[in-house]
Amino acid sequence: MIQRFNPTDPTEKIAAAIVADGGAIIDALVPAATMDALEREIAPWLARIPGGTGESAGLRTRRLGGLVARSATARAMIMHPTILEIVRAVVHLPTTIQLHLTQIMALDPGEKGQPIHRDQQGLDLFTFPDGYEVLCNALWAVTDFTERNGATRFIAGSNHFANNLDEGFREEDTEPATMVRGSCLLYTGSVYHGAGANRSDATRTGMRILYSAGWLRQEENQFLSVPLEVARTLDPALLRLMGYQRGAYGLGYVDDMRDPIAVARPELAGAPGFGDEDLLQQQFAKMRRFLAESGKRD
Ligand SMILES: O=C(O)CCC(=O)C(=O)O
Ligand SMILES: [Fe+2]
Repeated sequence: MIQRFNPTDPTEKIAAAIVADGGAIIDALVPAATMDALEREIAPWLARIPGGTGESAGLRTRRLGGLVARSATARAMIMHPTILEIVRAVVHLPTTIQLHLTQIMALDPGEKGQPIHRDQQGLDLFTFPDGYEVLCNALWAVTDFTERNGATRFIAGSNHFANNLDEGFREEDTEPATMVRGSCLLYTGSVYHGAGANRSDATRTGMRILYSAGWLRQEENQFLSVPLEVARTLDPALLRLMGYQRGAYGLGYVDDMRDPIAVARPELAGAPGFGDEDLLQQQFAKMRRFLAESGKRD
């Protein structure tokens, strides 16, 4: 069973549940008024999307991205401190974490259930060792998520299933991640899940914010989705999360080994070259932890 938490519960406890089961719910993490604001901001963009993108992405699912550029409320939710703390604890020993994609998932009435899948299957089917998480989702309930309107179907503990498991899960193998609006389902790239079937007469709307280890290619290209004029106006912490930072010691530098944030905000740039002591120390600390952990396993 998927575990549920309150917004005031310690993030370590929530992260531990996610590591154990592949996901967990934080009930009512933001007030309904935040969701009202988000819905107002995305409505004109959503109205431009006629329907689903295709069979595999859902024929009656409207997917809207580019949320950093399009919604101030989405920006604030992407930076929610509770979520960021949990993601940093769940993703496997990253030097940095980054924004992997931002997507409104509007499931219109009559939508079929999405095939049950692992999000990390999108990484060219690379098989990660059990417990090596490179992705963590925050799926926000913009409307209520009910069993009838297509609440995400979830298999708690399936993050530990073998990589070669024959798929073909049915709805009965899953449980619905029901949520009141403002709640958030956090889940990793290794857990089996899928959007439910919408058997109601209203749209089920979720906002999926996916974070990843900083060394991975981002699914939604933030540099091309958010115009540079907009990027220049953003909170520097959000800008870094979008990829205006090195993803690990040397990943993503600009020309003469410059800090990528220099392109948007020259005054915030660190020294050029690989002399970024902070990142270097983080990477060494990660290596020490990794060696200590693998020592324990042998
Ligand atoms: O919207 C949902 O309930 C889940 C969507 C999902 O799993 C996906 O698009 O990968
Ligand atoms: Fe998914």
